[in-house]
Order: sequence, then structure tokens, then C-alpha cells
Amino acid sequence: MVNKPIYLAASLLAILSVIVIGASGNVSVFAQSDKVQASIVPGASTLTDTAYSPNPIEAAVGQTVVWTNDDSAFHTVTSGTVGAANVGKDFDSGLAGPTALTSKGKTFEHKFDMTGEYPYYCILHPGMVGTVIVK
Ligand SMILES: [Cu+2]
Repeated sequence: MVNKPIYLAASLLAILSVIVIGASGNVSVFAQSDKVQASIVPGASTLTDTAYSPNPIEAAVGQTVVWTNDDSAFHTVTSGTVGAANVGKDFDSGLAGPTALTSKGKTFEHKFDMTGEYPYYCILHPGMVGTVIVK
């Protein structure tokens, strides 16, 4: 009987700590979105390292980068550098199919699961270049 208040206090502490840990866990979920937005800017065809914005795009491991074509022309988001053997191996919006950025408002997304620097460009306008940095 003498120890009852101590048990009650300990129980309350345990319950409170669970609530606090749960709340802080939720806060961290809301603090970092799982998506990073990027744009292919109007007039991108004649631009180089400002065609994709922001450039570079910074993302955390596990985040998905979403590119929106805000230009009226058809563009691609294609991993690699012009003429390299690995062009399109990591990601490629492509020249046809559902992910092709054929017109304004179309989007392409890719989830990055490993750290690194990922150069990419537009197959249709190879002067358009960008980099995704995943930390
Ligand atoms: Cu283009």
C-alpha cells in the first residue's frame, strides 16, 4: 500500500513518454515531404543549366523528385550525359508512353534510393542539363 503512489507515478510517466515519442515521430513525418518538386521552365529549349529548376535538385534518400513540364515544348528527363553508355539507365521520361513529357502540365517522377550525384539532360535539346544530388 505504501508503494502505490510510486507505481501510479511510474505508470503515468510511462504513458506520457509514449505520447511524447509518438507525437515527435509524427512531427518528423510532416517535416519532410516524400516528394521534391522541380520544373522544366518556359523557353527551356534554348536554355542550358537553367532549363530545369531548381538546379541542382537536392533530395534525401527515399524521396521522389517530380518534374513538371511548364514549357509548351516536348522535353525529356533522361539520366546520364550526352553520348555516355549509361544514358537513361537510372531514369528516363522517354519519347513515348505515359511518362513522356509531351506537353505542358505533364509530370515525370523518380524515387531516389541511393546517395549520389545524378546528371541528366533532355534528349531532344541536349543543351538542357541538370543534376540531382541525393544525400
Ligand atoms: Cu527539351
